Amino acid sequence: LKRVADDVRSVPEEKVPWFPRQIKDLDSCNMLITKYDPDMDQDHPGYSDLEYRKRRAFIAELAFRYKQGDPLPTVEYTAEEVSTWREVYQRLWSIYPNLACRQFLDGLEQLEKECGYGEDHIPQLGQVSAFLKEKTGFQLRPVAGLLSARDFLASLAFRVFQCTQYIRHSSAPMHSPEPDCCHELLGHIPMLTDKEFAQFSQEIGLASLGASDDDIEKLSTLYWFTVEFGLCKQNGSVKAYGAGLLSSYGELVYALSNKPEYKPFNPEETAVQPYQDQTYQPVYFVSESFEDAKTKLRRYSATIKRPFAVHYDPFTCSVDVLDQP
Ligand code: TIH
Ligand code: FE2
Repeated sequence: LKRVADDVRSVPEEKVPWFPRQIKDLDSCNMLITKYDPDMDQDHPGYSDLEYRKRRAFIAELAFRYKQGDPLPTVEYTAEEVSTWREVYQRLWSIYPNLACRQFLDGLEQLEKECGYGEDHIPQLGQVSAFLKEKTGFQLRPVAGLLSARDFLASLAFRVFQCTQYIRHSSAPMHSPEPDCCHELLGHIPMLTDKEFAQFSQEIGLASLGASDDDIEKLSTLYWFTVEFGLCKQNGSVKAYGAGLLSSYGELVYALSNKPEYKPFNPEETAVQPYQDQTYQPVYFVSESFEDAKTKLRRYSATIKRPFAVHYDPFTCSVDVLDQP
């Protein structure tokens, strides 16, 4: 797929990477990073489980075929898949009240009351997307695996959250190096029911459109240490708001033990912190409050320099590109 920047007329001398201008352009934001998938990674718990790999290929195909506006695919989960979900759900539930931030607990409570969340059933993306749309205007689209940072962030500009639909391997329910439906549904979705969180997620997305590779790297590192692995102070103790923590029993317990290193959240510093994604993080960033993380991250996103400005038009679900002389 060749992408050209010919529609960004406003920037003659600079080369601006292609970016989606309309929500349907997200059909082209599908660059996958396959380093952790079960066909490529010999350390993946499903690598030698051919049955699992076949199932993954089937669910991936649903995402490959998806076009913006299609109804979200429904997956009939097997008894084994539901039992993995149950184990993840129960284990996490036993520690959420102590370790998760208030906004997350509020979101999850609503999802349990109004959106069919529970330990016996893996929620379907269609139902969750309809619910989120009413809460914060976010909608879901299926994705086959881990997306490139540029494509993932771009979708946030349109209040679209890209969700995997397969579940982790049953032999390793407490941590997965890849996103899976436990990670999306338990880690991300409760936070996306929060209006302000939704707003700032979209702002990170808007800041990423047409940004340089260097700025994408910084934005995705920031995203990593906040939206994925962020901690914040709340009522005198430290709580998790990062989705990568809230979907991994193993890492959630570890992050809030006294083993890892903590640093105060400061976007300029956090944006250049090296990170690794194979196992637990060696360092976590702690914000003074959840609100403080949002404000600082927003402020930082707004400083990313581009030779043009973008404005999201919610009526047409498109991005206006404005000249910045
Ligand atoms: N490690 C997380 C989990 O086990 O749920 C999943 C991911 C978080 C960030 C990227 S993949
Ligand atoms: Fe994630």
